[in-house]
Amino acid sequence: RSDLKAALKELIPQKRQDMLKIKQKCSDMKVGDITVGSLIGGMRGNCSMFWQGTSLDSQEGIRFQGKNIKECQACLPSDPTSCDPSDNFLPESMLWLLMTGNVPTKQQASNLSSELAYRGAHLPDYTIKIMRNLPQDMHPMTQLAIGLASMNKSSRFARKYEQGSLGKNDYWEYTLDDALQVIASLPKLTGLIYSNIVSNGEPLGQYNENRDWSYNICSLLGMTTGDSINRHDLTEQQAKDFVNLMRLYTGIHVDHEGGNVSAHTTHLVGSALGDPFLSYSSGIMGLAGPLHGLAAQEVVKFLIEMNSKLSPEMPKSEIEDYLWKLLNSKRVVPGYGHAVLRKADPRFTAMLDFVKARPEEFKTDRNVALMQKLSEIAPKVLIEHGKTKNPYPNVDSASGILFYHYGIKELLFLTVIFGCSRSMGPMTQLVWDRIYGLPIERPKSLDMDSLKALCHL
Ligand code: CMX
Repeated sequence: RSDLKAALKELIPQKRQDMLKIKQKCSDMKVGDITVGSLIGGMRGNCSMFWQGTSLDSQEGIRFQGKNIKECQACLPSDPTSCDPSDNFLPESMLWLLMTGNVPTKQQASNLSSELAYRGAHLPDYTIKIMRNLPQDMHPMTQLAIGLASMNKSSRFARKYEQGSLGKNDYWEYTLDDALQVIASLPKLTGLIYSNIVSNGEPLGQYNENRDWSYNICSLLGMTTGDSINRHDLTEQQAKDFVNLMRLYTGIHVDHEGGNVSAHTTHLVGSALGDPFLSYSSGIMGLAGPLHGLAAQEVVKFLIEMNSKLSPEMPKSEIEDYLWKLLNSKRVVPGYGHAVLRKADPRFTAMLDFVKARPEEFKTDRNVALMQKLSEIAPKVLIEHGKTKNPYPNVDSASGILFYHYGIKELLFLTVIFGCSRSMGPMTQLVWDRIYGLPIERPKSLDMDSLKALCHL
């Protein structure tokens, strides 16, 4: 077992005291004004949630416990078995940072990685049986939500709560156990879903208890050279790069503060004391929406379609014309814009840096080339079009096409990989919700008559 629980135990008294002080002294302090516009406009700009691990700055992008992506890349431990300095940090290191607010030592990151690998080695029999019986053409995110929800049967929190023997102060310990189990189980669930889709349920790779969480995802997708069938005949270097892409992608998609659909849903369901399996299963349903997690697949389709219509040299004028036709037909440019961000998404920049560090690998990939060209051309067109508040690329404009490059061509499946990563932020928050004893979420709503009266209509 890792020492994460022990590290949290040390932090909890002070954090609880801080929260109590805030509650006692500042509960009446105003945070902002709620307008009718926000009430009927997706609550944009309402500051009405507490979220501990990350915060999104409209200009700078995401910060994980105050650290931006570059800072995380500089300080978070990477795979201890590799001496390649270009390796991305382990998502497990990020999980430690999110949970505790502190950068883990190499040993702490490695222990947490081992704990997850151990916990993830065996899914319950009934879950495996359910997953194997799901139709091959069932939406991969539905499969994932079903798999996670089925594991509620083994929830330690739910069992203890039902027995009536659990004091409120101890909720968090059982929630933490379940939360780690959710995260640890995702590589195997992902592998089952992918093999269900592409190989009639035949396993594509092996789960290795001595390897890290991202490596196991890659292996179970059949994308490593050692432990899997290596579906696409990747070279050693390509397979290593793919694992690093997985670590990068899953390391920076862990959280995007609390108001996005998947995080907020997990928090909302958890606030009714749903266990982590049910809470995150609900979050996964939210992530499946086309304006949220599914956007990456829209971008891949868009790039492929656009490429089929452009001349081989991809002249700027043709790209501009294509975009204008799209906008004039009242469609959006996928992969551009954001509800909060007002600059290029630093997660996009991190994915682009991955490409730039491997010029040989990507030099003949027209989709990746178009993705890069678009990032220079589309913002100008969108600014001239004048509608979107953020004309710059978001992370989805790069992520899907990179997985596609290495051979993950089943587009609906891409969001499952997103779902692996996104577990870490909302699961962290659920643990802290229980540490602080936060109540059930229950905002007040207004009906049409009240709204009209308010607006003097
Ligand atoms: N292309 C064309 N028009 C766009 C646009 C885009 N990429 N992004 C926004 N707009 C338009 C909106 O449709 C809206 O038009 P109307 O006033 O006619 O309805 C107007 O610009 C203002 O929208 P906004 O306030 O800038 O954006 P929202 O907060 O409403 O929506 C988002 C944000 C992401 C849903 C939107 O930008 C979009 O649909 N982008 C394309 C899909 C996409 O890339 N999604 C990935 C999101 C990434 C994430 O969630 O992390």
